[in-house]
Amino acid sequence: MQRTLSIIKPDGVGKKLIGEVIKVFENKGFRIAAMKMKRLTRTEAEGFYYVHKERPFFGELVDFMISGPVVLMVLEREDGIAANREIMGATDPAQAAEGTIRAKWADSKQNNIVHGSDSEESARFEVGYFFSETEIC
Ligand code: IDP
Ligand code: MG
Repeated sequence: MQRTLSIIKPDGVGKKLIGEVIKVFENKGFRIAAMKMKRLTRTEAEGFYYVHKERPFFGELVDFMISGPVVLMVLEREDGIAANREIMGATDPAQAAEGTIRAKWADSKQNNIVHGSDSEESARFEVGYFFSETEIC
């Protein structure tokens, strides 16, 4: 079993897609091991996306991520990190494969409904960034 961090971003919450997104993950064999909803602080969002701090879109990305509440989830499945990335689809919804979350619901490269860890190293960092071990069921 492999853990990965999933976030339903402010656009997904605003579009009332929480249930739809969770249903996709559950139908694809994921177990939700932890979940919470919160509005991120600027500091939290900046720390979470520190790998992108030099990218030109960093400021706008942080503004977007704190524009409303998010749903944070630890998902668990065999090969969970890659499976989640496949189910999400490419960053840019125009490039995302048909049937993926981003192809179905994302509006733009920035407003793309979900986040998913992209490697074992980032999954470890990202799960630990938002959840203590006692919060993971
Ligand atoms: P990912 O979410 O598919 O892993 P990353 O390249 O890690 O994509 O970028 C993190 C997030 O930053 C994206 O999900 C998206 O919200 C935003 N982003 C990435 N590239 C761009 C861009 O070129 N313009 C605006 N926002 C972007
Ligand atoms: Mg990424």
